[in-house]
Amino acid sequence: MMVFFIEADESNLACLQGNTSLCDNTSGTQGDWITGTPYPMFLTCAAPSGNGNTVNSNYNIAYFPTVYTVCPDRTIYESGQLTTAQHYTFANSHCAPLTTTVNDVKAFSCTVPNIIYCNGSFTPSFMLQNYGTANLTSCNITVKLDGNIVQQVPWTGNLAMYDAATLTLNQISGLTNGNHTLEVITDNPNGLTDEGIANNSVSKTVTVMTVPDAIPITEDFSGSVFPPAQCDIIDVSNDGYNWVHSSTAGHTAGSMYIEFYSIMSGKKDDFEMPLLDFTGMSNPTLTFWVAHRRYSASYTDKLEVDVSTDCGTTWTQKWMKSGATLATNASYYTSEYLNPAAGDWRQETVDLSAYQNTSNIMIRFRATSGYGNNAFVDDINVSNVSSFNNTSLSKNVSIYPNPAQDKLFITLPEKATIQLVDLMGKVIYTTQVENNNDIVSTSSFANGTYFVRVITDNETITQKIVINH
Ligand SMILES: [Ca+2]
Ligand SMILES: [Ca+2]
Ligand SMILES: [Ca+2]
Repeated sequence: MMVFFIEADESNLACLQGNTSLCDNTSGTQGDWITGTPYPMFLTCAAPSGNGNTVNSNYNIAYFPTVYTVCPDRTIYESGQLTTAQHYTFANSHCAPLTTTVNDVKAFSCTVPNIIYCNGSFTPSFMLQNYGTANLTSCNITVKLDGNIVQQVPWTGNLAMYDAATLTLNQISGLTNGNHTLEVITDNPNGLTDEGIANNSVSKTVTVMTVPDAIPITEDFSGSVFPPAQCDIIDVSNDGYNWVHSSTAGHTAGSMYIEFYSIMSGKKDDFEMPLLDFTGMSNPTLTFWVAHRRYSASYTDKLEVDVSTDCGTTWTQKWMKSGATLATNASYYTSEYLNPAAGDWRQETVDLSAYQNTSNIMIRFRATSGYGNNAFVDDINVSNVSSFNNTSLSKNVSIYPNPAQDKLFITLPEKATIQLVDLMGKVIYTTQVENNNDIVSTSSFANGTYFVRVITDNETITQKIVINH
């Protein structure tokens, strides 16, 4: 058994040295771990005193000391704060016995995007491992898509026992819309029969979205699956943290949130919406609800909404708030913000009319941590919100008063269908108007913002109104 220490403080070595006056978390130092220790030590604070500040992020360390067990075959477990005897038992029960096979190649892992947008092409990366005692100098790699062989690639190299190699496979293209199964299979180590065939295959489900969704779409995070279907979350800074689901907290039950409370400053995480089609839409608009409280004035978290028209290659920022502007409750909150109060929620509107009549639109929410406190997002809606335009119908329609209390008066030049639509795009009231005017009772609708949609044989117009009893 080998023991080694990793300083994950990322600022200086004082915590590892037990220096309470310099340790940035004076209550968090576990004493002097350096003096007299015979164990190797990896100092991960920034150069020159350390060799880079990545371990804390890479290993998603949330408490100190975090203890890991690294098995000989490279499998890693977070084993927790156990005694020496408990660690011995843990290692024996979790780590596989040393391999005894001689010629044995293992399919270790395969990495693909969760969702492949637009063109149905992707390039998987694959890690193979020598699981035999003899050096591995060659093997075969077979790639199957939905059970059909699409690639057969010979590999050569030189790996000692348990060493691994990562390789980029050839691009796979032409995938149709929907789910596919990718399987990568290894065999024929050193030109011989593989003595351990149980480890020869790894498979992944690949979701391809080449057909964009029509709008309106809504996401209220009420489902148990996260990210929701056709959505993706991307750990941009690769720190182990990402957008997470709350099944209870929300503007409506269920939301997503980003743990700025725990995420190191500067780390970014994306939530990507489904591929969307704005064809025929003159005024596409994104609305969503946000809740955020700051830890203090010293920590500035940021949320932005970006749009891509080239399938995620380039992005344009369309909305951004940070710090006090992002906060939806002005008072600070010095424990982790996990359950926003009803009054903490604020609706935001993002004008996407620059993308009218355009297909293959991607929208992402990008969170950039300032190590402050959590931010929640809920009830995302993308719909075509035609405001009053200069048509003959719009010139001759009156919808009043605005705000409305208990009644809404509508006069128009011809017969029409009138709909009352909530901000989620849901039609909550419909009536046919045969004469030239109508009175809609609004007393049963909750206070808030709505759209009145007037539909005639030739035109549809929409006007935003507020109901305030
Ligand atoms: Ca094998
Ligand atoms: Ca992250
Ligand atoms: Ca919700």
